[in-house]
Amino acid sequence: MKLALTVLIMLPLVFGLAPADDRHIAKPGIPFDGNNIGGEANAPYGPPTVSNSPGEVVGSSYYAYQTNGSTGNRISLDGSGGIHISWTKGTASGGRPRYVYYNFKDEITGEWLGETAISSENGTGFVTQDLMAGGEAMPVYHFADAPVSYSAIAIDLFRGFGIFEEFAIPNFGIEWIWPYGVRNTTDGKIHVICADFNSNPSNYGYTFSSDDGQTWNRYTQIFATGSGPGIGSLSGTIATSPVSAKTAITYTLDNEYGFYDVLYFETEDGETWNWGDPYNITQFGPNSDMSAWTDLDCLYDYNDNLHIAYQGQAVTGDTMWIWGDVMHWSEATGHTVAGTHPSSDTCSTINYCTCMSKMSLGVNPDNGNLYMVWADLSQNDVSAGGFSNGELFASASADNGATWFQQVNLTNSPSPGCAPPNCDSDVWSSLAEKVDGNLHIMYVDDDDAGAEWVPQGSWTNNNVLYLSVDEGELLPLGVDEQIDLPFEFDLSQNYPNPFNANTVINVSGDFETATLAIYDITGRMVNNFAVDNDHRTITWDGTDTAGQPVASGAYFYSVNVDGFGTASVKKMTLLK
Ligand SMILES: [Ca+2]
Ligand SMILES: [Ca+2]
Ligand SMILES: [Ca+2]
Ligand SMILES: [Ca+2]
Repeated sequence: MKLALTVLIMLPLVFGLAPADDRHIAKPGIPFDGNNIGGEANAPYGPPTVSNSPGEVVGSSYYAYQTNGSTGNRISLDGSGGIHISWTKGTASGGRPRYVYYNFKDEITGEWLGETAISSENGTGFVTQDLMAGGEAMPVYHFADAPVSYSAIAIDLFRGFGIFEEFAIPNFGIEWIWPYGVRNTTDGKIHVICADFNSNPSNYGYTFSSDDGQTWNRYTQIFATGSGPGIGSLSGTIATSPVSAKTAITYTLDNEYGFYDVLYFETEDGETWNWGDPYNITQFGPNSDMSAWTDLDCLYDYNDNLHIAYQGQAVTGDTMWIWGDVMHWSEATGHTVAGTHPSSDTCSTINYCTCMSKMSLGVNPDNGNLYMVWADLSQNDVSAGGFSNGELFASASADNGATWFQQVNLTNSPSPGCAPPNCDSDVWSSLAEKVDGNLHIMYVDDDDAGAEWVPQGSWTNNNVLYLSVDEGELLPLGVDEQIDLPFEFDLSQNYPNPFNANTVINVSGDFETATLAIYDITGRMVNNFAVDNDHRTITWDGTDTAGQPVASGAYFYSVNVDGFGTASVKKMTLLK
């Protein structure tokens, strides 16, 4: 099988170059184009003089690389509106010293605390975080140098102080690294998942604390990666519900066909896990046109429903490609496409990233809108060193993930042909779970594209950024002003969809008159129809108000109820 073969060929190369804690396995990167590994490690460069990457600079790091697989939560919005960010910070070129750092934005003054060390231990890194009951940051990270690796948690003294007390999570004989931690707000329990550093196949473990991180249960081994080193060990993510004790652990695992499935465990009560029996949501088989890979995110919305984001790498035959879709799954919607990277753009990947990686999910509790943010790599934006410069993308769903609006480039900072330190490679995106009218995002503007320690490119002192994005920028006209009607109302999904000649839309509800409007993806209205008691079923024939046929593609339709406002928006596709 081509996939397995390529993995085997690449293993010695990648392992030979990797520092101990950053042990790596091959990326899919098939076909291998010679650009995927390479780039000389040059002399380090200082801070850039010009950057077009948007946002507020919250810190810096020579160690741009924030994670091998799933990005995890490195930014949180607390109940008062404060922003907490943590990241892995290399304070010099060469990979060490390396620490975990923190910064906080006060919602009243708008001022940042200033970057501050979470741990004084040289060799810490790969941080994820959540918040304690009072909004105190709760970073979880690992120490990965001799004599023994372990995972640790730190808890801030007060909200936004940056004065942390650290607790090592006991190893019980296994060196657990790459921790992802969450705290449940209903029972206060802290849940942590980690990978086993030393065994192959790699085991994956779960532990929890019921006393704010002071004492920990013995790790439970929840899965082992299959034959060969474990992609699954890089993929594990965890989410806990904002409204119940429900908690889920998601991961990918290779299957008998050589591709990767998305699996999850879930506890309803925060205690009872059925470790032997994960849900497999993909079950990719020999005829599948898609495979998962290293990156996932999971999230509970405020109706207590689990959402999972995964990379849907394109598959033809037994070959997995580095492009494809970013996918969303929930039990109610099944699998939906949140964003796409076309097969015509092969990209020059950086370590473990495919053309679209580091997906994060967020939800707005007030309007229920769901968001996904990810990093995209393109062959049209490649550094002088031969690696694609990243751009952050996002898409939005106003119907719990059933349909997604047009993906939007959030950073718009191409730097093709850049030499260090003039690249604006925007990667390592993480989105705060809670969206409050704005998406709160942290990322790194890598001044020389590539994971420098592999080595890819050179060591540069890179900015860590905070980016706030108005959710209206991701929604077609009117969606951000969507209102809840004080009566029954329903806008149907058009049928058929996609459609060619005609499609039918039903509008029901206790209203007198309304307007159904159809918009193209730029937000331009192309047609509209009156909806009243005699006209509740609208047939659209794919023409504009002048009767001219419109182009193939995605369209949105919304209903504006007279006297109330825009009540619902849905998406449809016209194929000619
Ligand atoms: Ca997340
Ligand atoms: Ca960029
Ligand atoms: Ca830059
Ligand atoms: Ca770099």
